[in-house]
Amino acid sequence: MAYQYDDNNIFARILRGEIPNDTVAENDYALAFRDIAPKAPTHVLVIPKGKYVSFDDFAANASEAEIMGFMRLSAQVAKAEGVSLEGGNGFRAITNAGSDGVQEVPHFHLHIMGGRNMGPMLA
Ligand code: IU
Repeated sequence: MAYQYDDNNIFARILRGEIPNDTVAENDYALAFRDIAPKAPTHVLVIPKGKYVSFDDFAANASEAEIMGFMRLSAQVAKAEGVSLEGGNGFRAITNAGSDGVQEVPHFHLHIMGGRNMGPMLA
């Protein structure tokens, strides 16, 4: 069965410009913006512009250009935020998928969090 994408999820509405967001970077394939409820000094969400429900949907079905665009924008964000390993102290990049992953918004997104020691992964 195909992944069921909800066109009215909040990130779809952000991508359509219906809801404002605090954009930090963008390219043809992906958008990065600040999480509305940051859990770390740097907490940026990177989302593909295409309609993908989750990491597994994106990884299985996105084009190489979409995946490259997404990954490169993620790296660019980490660097611009000063958390990359090129001059920074590092970061955590995670994605939640589905109910067991406790995914709240059903549009694939990568959390990039840093600016402090992130502690044990499940803390
Ligand atoms: P999750 O991985 O789907 O559980 O994370 C959703 C994130 O989206 C969470 O960190 C929220 O704070 C964030 N978020 C947001 O940045 N803007 C919004 O309008 C909404 C959620 I709703």
